[in-house]
Amino acid sequence: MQEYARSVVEAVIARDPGEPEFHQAVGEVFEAVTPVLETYPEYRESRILERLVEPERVIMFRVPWVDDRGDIQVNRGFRVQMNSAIGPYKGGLRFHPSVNLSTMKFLAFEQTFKNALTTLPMGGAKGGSDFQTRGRSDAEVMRFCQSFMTELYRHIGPHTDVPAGDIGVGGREIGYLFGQYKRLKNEFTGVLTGKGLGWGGSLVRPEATGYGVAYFLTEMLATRGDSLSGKTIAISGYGNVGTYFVEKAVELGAKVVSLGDEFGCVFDPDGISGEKLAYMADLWTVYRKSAKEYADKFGCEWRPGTKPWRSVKCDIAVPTAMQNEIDADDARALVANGCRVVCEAANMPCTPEAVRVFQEAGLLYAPGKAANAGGVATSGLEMSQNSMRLSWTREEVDRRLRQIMQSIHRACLEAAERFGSPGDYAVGANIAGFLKVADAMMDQGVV
Ligand code: 2IT
Repeated sequence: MQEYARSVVEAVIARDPGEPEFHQAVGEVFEAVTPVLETYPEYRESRILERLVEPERVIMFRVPWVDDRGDIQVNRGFRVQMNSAIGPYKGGLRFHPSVNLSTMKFLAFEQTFKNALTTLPMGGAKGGSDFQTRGRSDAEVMRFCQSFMTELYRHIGPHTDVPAGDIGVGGREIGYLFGQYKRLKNEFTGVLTGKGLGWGGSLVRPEATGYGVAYFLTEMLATRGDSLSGKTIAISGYGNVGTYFVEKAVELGAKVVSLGDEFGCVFDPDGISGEKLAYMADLWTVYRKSAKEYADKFGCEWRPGTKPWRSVKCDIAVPTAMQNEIDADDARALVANGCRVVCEAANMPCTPEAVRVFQEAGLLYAPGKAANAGGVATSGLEMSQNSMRLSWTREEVDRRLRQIMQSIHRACLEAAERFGSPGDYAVGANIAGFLKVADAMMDQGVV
């Protein structure tokens, strides 16, 4: 890493020692932009790196609520408003026990560069809570969401900050959050994305992250004269991203042979499709059950306490769950089992050591901030439709999503080529995102 970048990373670690995920995300981006910093000393003179790692605003708050037994529960709420150089803050809300300041800051940092890649005017943010939706009734989730929004509403708005869903926050939670915002503000505005179709949501937003990954993967394979047709794919999570990725990958001729959760993984050698895919889509959103139910229902093998990466033979790995779900040993197992392509559908699912294993083995590897940007891009399209007070057709939104994924793919390859790492999507994504944000910051002065 270049000396200036290294000194900023060291300062971040010294100042906030308890934030390993944030250090990891900052280290990866700053390593990648090293050639830019060497070519253009003005970024150093303007202290761009020091400013990028300091969130514009961090909001942390108490979220008290009453559970179904009448007991009082207290969770912690967050919104990290990282960077608004190119547009209002934008990024999801995550409800999961692993949520803390470090995970929020890493996700908001990644979101800043991802959003820049989408070609749409959106700054970077992330928020959420250490609340666990698993095992909670609808009424408990509603009371939690109402309490969460009762603090958050004063910090967001359609021109200020527009949250959306992420892990643990889907259509149900967005509904409760939107209802409470509207009640408190007495305003019906596009303050959240991922809304229901009858009240301001966009067609294709639920499918967008997963479809976008499949479109990005199609572009990656095309650079090798190849396609998704006939490929065997391993995925991990079975949430929104995993489900719609499978739907599009199957449509494009691939076979997806695994899914999983924190309890283990399912191996389905015949591939998930048809009735099985429909069940997978409902597994969490309707039944709120573990992936094991899929194995039980369809007579597939359930491998408790393991991740698919260790034992499933595949051409392509698409991590769809959580940060750092693929470590160096998982990566070596994937390579040994014949995997040739890794496309991140989750945010930062591969550790830096895992990425090194893939790159040394000559795999095609794409980082989440490029490959999974279709979700937030379609959120951007939802914002546009809300502002115009009209709705585009499914074909129109899907066409724009596909174009955006193609343009992100092109931008990654162009930036990688321009700065001496042809074919390196990680370097390309980070540089292309960085240049857009950094140049906007330079234009706007010391703010
Ligand atoms: O990680 C992500 O890009 C998201 N959770 C979607 C964010 C958004 O604002 O749609």
